[in-house]
Amino acid sequence: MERSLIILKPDAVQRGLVSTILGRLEQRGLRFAGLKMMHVTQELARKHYAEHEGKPFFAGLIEYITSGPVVVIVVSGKNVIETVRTMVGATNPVKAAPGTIRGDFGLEIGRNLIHASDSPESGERETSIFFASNELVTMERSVDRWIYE
Ligand code: D4T
Repeated sequence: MERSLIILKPDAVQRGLVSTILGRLEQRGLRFAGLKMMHVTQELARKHYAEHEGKPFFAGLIEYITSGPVVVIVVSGKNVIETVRTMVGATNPVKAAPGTIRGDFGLEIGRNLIHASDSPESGERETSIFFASNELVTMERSVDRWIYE
């Protein structure tokens, strides 16, 4: 079982793409374990993007993610890290394949709409940064037998 932390960034919210992107995740069969709207504070942004501190694009990255409300989601299940990353597409939308979220809706790396954890370890770390344990749910879905072998 893995967990992926997904952020629908301020541009996705402002452009009215929340339901479209959530719909893609839901239709795929992914199981939500957490979902909320929030403002990312400077402190939270710096913690989340700590690995990029010192890089030339860091300041712009912090400004972007804190520029308006975001929607944060946790999905849990088998292979969700790779599944969601594949749906999201390449970091730079110019290189993202059509059919991916960035490839269908984005044009620039600094407005790439969505974040998704890149490893099971990141998924755990980022989930604990954005969600308190009492904000997460576990649920049985009877439909899972038709989604997972
Ligand atoms: P996030 O973390 O936003 O989901 O993006 P990725 O996982 O796909 O890509 P990343 O961590 O390598 O980069 C984080 C974030 O920084 C922006 N960025 C990145 C940028 O503006 N210029 C750059 O040259 C790079 C490498 C875009 C995503």
